[in-house]
Amino acid sequence: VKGAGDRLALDFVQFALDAGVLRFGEFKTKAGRLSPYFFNAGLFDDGAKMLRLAEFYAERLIDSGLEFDMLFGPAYKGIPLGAVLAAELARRGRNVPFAYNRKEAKAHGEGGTLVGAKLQGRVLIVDDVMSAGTAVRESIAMIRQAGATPHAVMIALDRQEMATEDGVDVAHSAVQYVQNQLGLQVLSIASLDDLLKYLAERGGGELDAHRDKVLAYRQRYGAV
Ligand code: OMP
Repeated sequence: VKGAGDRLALDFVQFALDAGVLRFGEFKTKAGRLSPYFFNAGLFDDGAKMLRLAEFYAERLIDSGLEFDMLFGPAYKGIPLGAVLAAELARRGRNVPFAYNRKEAKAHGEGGTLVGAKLQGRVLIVDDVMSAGTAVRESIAMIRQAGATPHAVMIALDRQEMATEDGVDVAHSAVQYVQNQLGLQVLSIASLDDLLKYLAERGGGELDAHRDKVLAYRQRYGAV
């Protein structure tokens, strides 16, 4: 696991803020928490941003030395992420199979919920954010169901929050749960610690107020 505040992570925080993907305000998370910040990957909304995003994912992935056989992008947000990462890896000389799912099974045509390459071998799940860990558990189940091995997870942002189990908050983060209980390695481009480090370094004016709120949120929901 990388330490907080490496150059790639801080550059990514800057990029996400510039793109309006990372914002401050009041947001309700999927786990029902009121968050002072939100990362909306849907706002990587043009070709240049997608290309830059793909470079960040590829850089972190290649630097990690992680071995894997194919990419899986879970619907919906993971689909373009997995696709651009697959394209970027191919551009860098590593062509790997890519698959994704649809949320509703198709009854006609090819049928089923899986699209793209057959799920097999060590699968790297590519997604946007991990908070309480619900989304990633669904992907893991899907990959197992297909007879492949959920091997690792790659996300843009690790919110480092308490995971929920059956709706109840637990002390460890979703990332810790996936790594320690499920045995999958998790790579993230940036984390909550990186965001806080960025805010502390830049400091001043509005950023200080945002930082106070994010710190209070971490106090309440942060994993230990
Ligand atoms: P968990 O399933 O609780 O880990 O939440 C992950 C999902 O929450 C992501 O895939 C998003 O759909 C959504 N999310 C964000 O996109 N950005 C955030 O900053 C926070 C969340 C969230 O709802 O927790």
